[in-house]
Amino acid sequence: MATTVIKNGTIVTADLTHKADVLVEGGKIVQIGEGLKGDKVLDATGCYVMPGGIDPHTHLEMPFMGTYSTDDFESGTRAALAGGTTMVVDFVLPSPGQGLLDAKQMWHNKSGRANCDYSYHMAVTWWGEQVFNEMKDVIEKEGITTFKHFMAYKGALMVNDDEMYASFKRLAELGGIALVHAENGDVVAELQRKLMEDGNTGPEAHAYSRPPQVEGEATNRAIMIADMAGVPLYVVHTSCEEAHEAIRRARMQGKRVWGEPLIQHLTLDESEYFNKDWDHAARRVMSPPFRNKQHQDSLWAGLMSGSLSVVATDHCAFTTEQKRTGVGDFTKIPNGTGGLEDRMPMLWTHGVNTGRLTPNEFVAVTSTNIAKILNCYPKKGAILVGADADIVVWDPERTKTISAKSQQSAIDYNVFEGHEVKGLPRYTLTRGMVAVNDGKVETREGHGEFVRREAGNPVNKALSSWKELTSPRPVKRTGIPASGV
Ligand code: DUC
Ligand code: ZN
Ligand code: ZN
Ligand code: ZN
Repeated sequence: MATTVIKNGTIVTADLTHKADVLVEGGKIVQIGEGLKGDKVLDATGCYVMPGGIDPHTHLEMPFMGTYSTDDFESGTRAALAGGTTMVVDFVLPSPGQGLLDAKQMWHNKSGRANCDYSYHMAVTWWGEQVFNEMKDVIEKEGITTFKHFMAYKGALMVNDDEMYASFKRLAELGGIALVHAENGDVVAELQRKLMEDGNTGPEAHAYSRPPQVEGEATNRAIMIADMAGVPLYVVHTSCEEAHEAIRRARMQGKRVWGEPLIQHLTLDESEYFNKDWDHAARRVMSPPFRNKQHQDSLWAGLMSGSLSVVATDHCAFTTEQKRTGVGDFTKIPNGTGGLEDRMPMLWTHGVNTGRLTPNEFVAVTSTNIAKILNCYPKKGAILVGADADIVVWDPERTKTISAKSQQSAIDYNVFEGHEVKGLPRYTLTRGMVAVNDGKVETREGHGEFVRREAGNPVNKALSSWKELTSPRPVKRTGIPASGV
């Protein structure tokens, strides 16, 4: 079988930096060492050789708010590879009443076009006996072990606390992980109604309708419910100090809780919604919305200290035309922004080049931590013999100005337009196949494979607080009075 060798680079993993060559054969890393030879040579002089990025949060071709997100598994994974990301985890979204297995099949019909490997999370958008029963097969037969619950989008995707508690308990029993979109959907709906009634119809009202308090409240609530159910909890798109504080506290108490800031929240702020141009503001409408500088500082501090674990995109891209559905009513602007191609260069530029993160920490939050939490390490997220050859050869000197004109995404704008980045892939390899070649994108549609994952341990049950919760001791009473009539 033909071999590829990556020569003269510096390997950077989550915990090591060392100079060595990497030999790839049959889609796997087969040797790491000095002076290696291969049929094809990729020169990594001046570059870091890192595990390809994993984006744990994407919505490709997702039916949402009366339309479909525009990037599909082809353009979305092409954008991913262009930016050094070699695996995405997309959300299977059953419509209310639809079975989980049925919805998974629908996603499988779309994902065959993927250019890089992918996995799924399952969303629990309604609750009933069928969902309860199918969860076991989804985990054990389908290899999908992570289940998302929307605490917002009332009347559409939102689940109530009783449903969430039931689902969390089932996941604890099956060894799965609960995910939450944490915003108080009842309060958001009321704020939206009031804003519209008062004539606040523009995109800035979107931010007013989803203040940090609704996210902080829901994050706290989800953590407490997860604690009562004994399930590990992963909080998606953590955007503010209130939510971060709850996650930080839970982690300090030994609870297995993770927070996932997005590159958008780390680098863009709420002033975008006050831009005079309606399209500019609407293109940046996503939930949770962008926040102010204090919240951004909190998220960076979380990544630096380890209280926040990973960086994602929530890539859910809509065209300007799709966004315009919400002219005159901000609640109808499809929620979502892109970021797949820009997550790694933007995080490197604003994280590593500023001294906030070391290159090793960069690898941890963009790849290795994700693979470990989602239980696909070291197949993914590692430069180790036997691991998949999902590798990015990262040139820290390469620069570009981000622009929609040169992006892979199928939409007509980019929320990072005009940002200068320094640090870009020279090569990206997806299971050994060179998909970015000296900066040039050469992807192959359908190359991507589904990554199965196994269930882990429901570790929150180890805490004494959980034992107290679940072992009530009835008082043995004497002299119980006769019941009244
Ligand atoms: N938030 C978004 O902005 N888009 C997709 C779903 C979500 O929760
Ligand atoms: Zn969400
Ligand atoms: Zn999302
Ligand atoms: Zn910038």
